[in-house]
Amino acid sequence: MIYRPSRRTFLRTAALAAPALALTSRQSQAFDFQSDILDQGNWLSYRVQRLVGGSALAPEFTTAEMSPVFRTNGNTLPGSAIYQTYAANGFADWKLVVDGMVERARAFSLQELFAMPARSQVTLHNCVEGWSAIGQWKGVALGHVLQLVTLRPDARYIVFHCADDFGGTPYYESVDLNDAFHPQTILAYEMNGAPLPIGHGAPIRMRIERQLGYKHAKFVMRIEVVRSLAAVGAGKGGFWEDTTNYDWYAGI
Ligand SMILES: Nc1nc2c(c(=O)[nH]1)N[C@H]1C(S)=C(S)[C@@H](COP(=O)(O)O)O[C@H]1N2
Ligand SMILES: [Mo]
Repeated sequence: MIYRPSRRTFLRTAALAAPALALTSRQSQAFDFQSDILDQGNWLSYRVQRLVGGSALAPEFTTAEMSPVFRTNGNTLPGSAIYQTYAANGFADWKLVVDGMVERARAFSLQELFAMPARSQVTLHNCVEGWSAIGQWKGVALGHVLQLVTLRPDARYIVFHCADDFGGTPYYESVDLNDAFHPQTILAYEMNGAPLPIGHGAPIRMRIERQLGYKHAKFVMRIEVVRSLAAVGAGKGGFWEDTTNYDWYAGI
C-alpha cells in the first residue's frame, strides 16, 4: 500500500492550518524572501509544509516494492557536443562545478563524488503528468557537497544547471536551503543498483524526495548558489516554472 498524500489533501491541510499562519511578524519575515516568486496558493502550501512538515522524511520502501519498470520522462539524451564527448568515455573527464555564493568554488570529478559518504533510498517518484514509480537511488547528500564549498551568509537558493535543453534553453531547477540540506536530497549516480543510465540523467541527477518529478534535475553540470532567483531564467526558479505554470514549490 502506497501512501501518497494528494495535492488536494495537502491544500486542505493548508486551509485548516491557515489560522496558525498568523504568526509573529518576526517569524513571517523569515519567509518573506520567498514571496516574490510564489503565488498565493503555492505560498500557503510552502509555509504550511515548512511549519508542520519541518524536516520530515518522504516515505521509503523496500527493494521488493520497486516498480518493475521505471520510465524516463522529459529529455533522455542531451544534444550538446560537450555532453556527448563526456558520455563517450564514461564521464571520466566530467566535473561538477559548484560555485556562486560560496567561499571556495570547486569542481568535483565523479570519482571524488563516489568517495564521499553515500546514501541509498527507495522512494516514490511522482510526475505531475500523472505517473509514478518506485526506484532505488544512491548518491551523496547535496548538503555534504555544499558544506565542502561553504555557503556565504546570504546564500538562499541552490540552482541546478543541466546539460540538456528544450529549444535551446538548458533545463534548470532550484530549491531552497531547507530542501537542499534535507537528508534525502542527494546527487544520485546509481539507480536500482546500477550506474545511472543516461536516460535517467547520467552522470548525476538530483533526488529531492519531497518534491514533484520536475524538480529532480537530470544531467546536472553545475550547482550554483544564489541569493535571489530573480536573475535565474525568467525569475521563477525553474524551466517549467518560467515557461508554463508549474509551481516552484512542488511539495508533496
Ligand atoms: N535536465 C532535465 N531534468 C529533468 C527533466 C528534463 O527534461 N531535463 N524532466 C523532469 C521530469 S518532468 C521528470 S518526471 C523526471 C523524470 O525522470 P526520469 O526520466 O528518471 O523518469 O525528470 C525531471 N528532470
Ligand atoms: Mo514530470
